[in-house]
Amino acid sequence: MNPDLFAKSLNTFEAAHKENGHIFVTRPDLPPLDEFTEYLEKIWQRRWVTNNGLFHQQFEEALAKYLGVKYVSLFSNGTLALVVATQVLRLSGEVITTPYSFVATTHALNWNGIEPVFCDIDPLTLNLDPDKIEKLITPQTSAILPVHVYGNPCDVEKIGQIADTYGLKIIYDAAHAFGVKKGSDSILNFGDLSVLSFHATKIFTTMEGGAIVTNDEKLKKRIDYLKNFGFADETTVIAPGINGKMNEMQAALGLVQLKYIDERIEKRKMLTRLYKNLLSGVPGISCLTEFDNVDHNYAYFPIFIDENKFGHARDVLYENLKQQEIYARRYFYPLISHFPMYRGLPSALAEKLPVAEHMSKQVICLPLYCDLGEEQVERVCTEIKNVYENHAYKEMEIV
Ligand code: T4K
Repeated sequence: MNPDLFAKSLNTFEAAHKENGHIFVTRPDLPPLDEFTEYLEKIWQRRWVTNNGLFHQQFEEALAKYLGVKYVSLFSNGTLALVVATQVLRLSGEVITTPYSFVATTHALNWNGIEPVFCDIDPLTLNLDPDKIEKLITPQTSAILPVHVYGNPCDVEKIGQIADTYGLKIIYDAAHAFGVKKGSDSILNFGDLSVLSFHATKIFTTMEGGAIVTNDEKLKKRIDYLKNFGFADETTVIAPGINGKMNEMQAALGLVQLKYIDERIEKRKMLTRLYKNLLSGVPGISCLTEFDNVDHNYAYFPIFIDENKFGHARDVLYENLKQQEIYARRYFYPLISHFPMYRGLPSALAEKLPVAEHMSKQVICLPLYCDLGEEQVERVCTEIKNVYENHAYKEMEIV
């Protein structure tokens, strides 16, 4: 792009965002820049910018310690980590998964030539309903791929029992579940592998990035080969691997970010409480259940709109917020099972996924990130109340 044009569009972008008071669903939580530049200077001095550099090694170790897990393998993003996790366990045939997720969950199977088998979700947790898994198992089933949606833990005990009974592997898509604990144990310690995302929109970000977590040393070794083209040493290639490596800048950012994550989760918790208080009297709005034995990470703040009680459909609220420059998002609508590459599958039929269909039409994720001010949360809630109370708007719709 022409540099003048680029500068102009950048200014326009920044001005629009500042002056008009736009509120996005999320913003990356970044550390003070000078702390990051100290690390950058070291990268410049060392001239070692990728391929298992010093910061990469330090970040893997620090992350495993922080998360309370044995082994972490860093990746350039969460999607590649999911693709490699599927490869490393040699999955094939069919894998049972959820339609209520970001499309990357199912795409990872597709890239491995595996047929996703969609299973309905639990209305309370929005995660795979373990009571509906068994009837979907066939001789072709090799694994279960559940997602800890919004960081809410899956029923790991029941899913584990089913996998043990039928000899299936489990990969947890833990893209939303950074730092979540069930009891005193990290939620990442369940299943064969867990996959994290450090995308800009996640509570812990390295701009792009991801990781596979495992307690199995041999698996960790094979994952590391696979993410580096399959190289076991300078001249030995043990598998058709891929390039999924995290670079030194991402790893350096990760090291700095670790210092701030606890206070950020606290801030998110406070904002979540504020939202819940402010919205508690509004008919037709319900929030995600929090569980006593879980350390939640407050990654998202989804609300669910009961049209009959709220008086307007979810999309009326969504559009109205947008008009007020509040860019909430409908995670996860449409369901993955609605996308053209999946909708022809027998398991994608809407009547087989009634809970997922219902919830995806009700959900709207409200803005939540660390720099969000309390006054902005109040503004979002005021707008929601305005939509509820706005009868003129209602009449307009009927006409
Ligand atoms: N599994 C699950 C369950 C996932 O949710 C995801 C990713 C993955 C796997 C795959 O992991 P990665 O390969 O991404 O590591 C976003 C993210 O791109 C995606 O990472 C995320 N899930 C998904 C839930 O959300 P979009 O299309 O909604 O992103 P976008 O660009 O519209 O951003 C949302 C808002 O965030 C913007 O309106 C403004 C704000 N934003 C975004 C970016 C990129 C910023 O303020 N700054 C930024 O740099 O998908």
